[in-house]
Amino acid sequence: MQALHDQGFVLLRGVLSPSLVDEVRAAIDQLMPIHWDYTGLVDHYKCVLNRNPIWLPYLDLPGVIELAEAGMGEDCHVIGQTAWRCHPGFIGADLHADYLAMELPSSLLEDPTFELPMQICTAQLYLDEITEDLCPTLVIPGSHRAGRKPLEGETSWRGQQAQPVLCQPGDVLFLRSELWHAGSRNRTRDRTRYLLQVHYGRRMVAQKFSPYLDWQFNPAVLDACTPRQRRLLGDHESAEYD
Ligand SMILES: O=C(O)CCC(=O)C(=O)O
Repeated sequence: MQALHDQGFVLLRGVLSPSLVDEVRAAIDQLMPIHWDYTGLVDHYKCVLNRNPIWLPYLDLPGVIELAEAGMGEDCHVIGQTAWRCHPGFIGADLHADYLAMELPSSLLEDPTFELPMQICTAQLYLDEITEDLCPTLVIPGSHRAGRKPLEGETSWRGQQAQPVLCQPGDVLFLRSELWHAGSRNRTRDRTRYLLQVHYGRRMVAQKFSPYLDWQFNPAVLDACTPRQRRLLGDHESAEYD
C-alpha cells in the first residue's frame, strides 16, 4: 500500500506458480474473438471472466485481492478482465494514464500529508519472462501525483523517463489508474507476450462489461463463484442508488 501511495505501482513477485502460468497461457490460446475483441499484432480479449469459470480464480488471487480491497474498499469490484497476446512487431502504446477522477492542484498533490485515494487499479499478470525486448510495461514512478494525464508526445515527467518493469512469469504489477504508463514494443523475432489483466474499481465505478446492453452473465460462471467472486462480479449489498 505504501508503494501504491508513493510510487503509484507495486510489483508482486511469484503470485502464480509455473503450472498456473502454463494453464493461463493455454487458456488464452483457446480464446476466440467476440463482441469488441480484436486480433492482429495484438490479440485483445475483453471480459474473459464471463466466458468460462476457469478465469474466476484470477479475480481474487491471494496477495492481490487484499491489496485491491485495502485500496478501494471491502466492497470494491472487478470492472474488467482482459487477456492479451502481443506478437512480434507489436508497436506498443503511448504513455497514458488510464483514468483520472479529477484534476487536482499541484499544491495539494505535493503536500506529503495528502493521500490521493485510489479509484481504479489494474493487476497485470505476466505469463512470460519480460525482458527489454518483450513489451515491458513502462512506468514513471510517482507520476500518479502529476494531477493530469500526459500530453500527446510527452515521454517524461519532472525529468524522469518511463522505466521498464522487467519481471518473471507469475509476477503481478499492480498499478493505479493515474500512473503514467505504457505497453511497449515487441522487438523479439519470435516471442509473444501473454498477459492477463484484472481491473478493479471502487463500487461506484461502473463495470466495463461490453457489449453493455447485450451483456448477460454466463450462468455457468455464476454457479461456480465463491461469495467473494460473486461480489467482485457485482452482487453487492444494497446501497445508495439501488
Ligand atoms: O501492455 C501493457 O503492459 C500495459 C497495458 C496498458 O497500458 C493498459 O491496459 O492501459
